[in-house]
Amino acid sequence: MAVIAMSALVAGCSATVEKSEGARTQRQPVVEVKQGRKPKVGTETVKAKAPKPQASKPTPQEKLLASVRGGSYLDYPQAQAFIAEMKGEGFEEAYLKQVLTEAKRQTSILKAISRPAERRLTWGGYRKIFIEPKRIKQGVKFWQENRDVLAKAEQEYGVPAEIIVAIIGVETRYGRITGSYRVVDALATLGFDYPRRSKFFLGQLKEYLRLVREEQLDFTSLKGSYAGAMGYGQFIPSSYRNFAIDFDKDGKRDIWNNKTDAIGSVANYFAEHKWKPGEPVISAVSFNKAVDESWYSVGRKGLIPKNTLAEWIARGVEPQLALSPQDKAILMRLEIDDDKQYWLGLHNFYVITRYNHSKLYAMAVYRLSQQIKEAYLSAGGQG
Ligand SMILES: [Ca+2]
Repeated sequence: MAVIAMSALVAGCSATVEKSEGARTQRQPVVEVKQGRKPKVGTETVKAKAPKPQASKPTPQEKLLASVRGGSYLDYPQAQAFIAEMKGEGFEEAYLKQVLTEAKRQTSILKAISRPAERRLTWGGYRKIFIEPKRIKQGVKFWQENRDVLAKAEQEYGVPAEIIVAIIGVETRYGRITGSYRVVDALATLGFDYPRRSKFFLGQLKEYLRLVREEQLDFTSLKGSYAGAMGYGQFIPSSYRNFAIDFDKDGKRDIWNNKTDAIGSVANYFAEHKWKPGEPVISAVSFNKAVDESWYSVGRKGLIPKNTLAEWIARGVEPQLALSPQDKAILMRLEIDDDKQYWLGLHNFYVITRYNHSKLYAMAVYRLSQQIKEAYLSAGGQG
């Protein structure tokens, strides 16, 4: 996915893997960037100071790299439990040993994932990466070339074509950047050599072996992001197993090479995460009372809509859209340069964050989807 390009652009991308727990999510080399929470002093924005490197203290990256045991993953203490569990599912011991011997440590992944967030993008910085003329143009072309499949996916799953197109655009620029790490290397490296997320990534390595067995593939053959996300939509193995579909009914579900399956699988992912057809995603807001700082959505837990519109309205928040008083929403403040935007994020906004647990990600996908749709329609496409 945009992962590799992204990691160069976004210093804090490791946060994604740290924090995401979602279905396909973990891949997340797609940039998860924390929102800037900069203290304001007068009109001056005070930049958070990065901790000064101290000669005596190793950085988190140095610590992590120093903790690497080295040698074959087969010799790691966790290997025996791994083999025992998978043998219980009918995998041959010789095959499992081959996997753990063949899996190669990728130090570049460990470096990337432990890089301290030195820089955090605001919405203003983030949107420039994803919402730009080239990606919009590529999105329109992808829509035109896959018009019938997107229409069928929208009809069957209730997920708008422009959302599917935007997701595949943000993830991989329509299949152009799907990741260059062998999935077995990425998942073993993070599973065995990255203690903080070991359980999660060893779990994904197990899912990966189940996946290649089910799909009758060679475990060395698949490539993906540094977190093991694969194909047009960047599904991690558990998401692949749970949500990928054979949309062209040729007997294989293939989101690596088959655009039809990829489109259907993204639609299915959203449907399974309860996308509500025809409902709005966000609403701009104004305020008729002072806003309490604690009302703004913060972090992963803050993505879950808990307050109803009736409650927001009682607090003085006035949505631009006419919404049902029972609808639930989160309140967001996004920074663009010195300006700020205020939004309510509704249920379908939350559903987009199930793909990647980030407000900025969901906002980028949604705004990109609207711009692609506008360009597609003005180019004569049928919505
Ligand atoms: Ca297929």
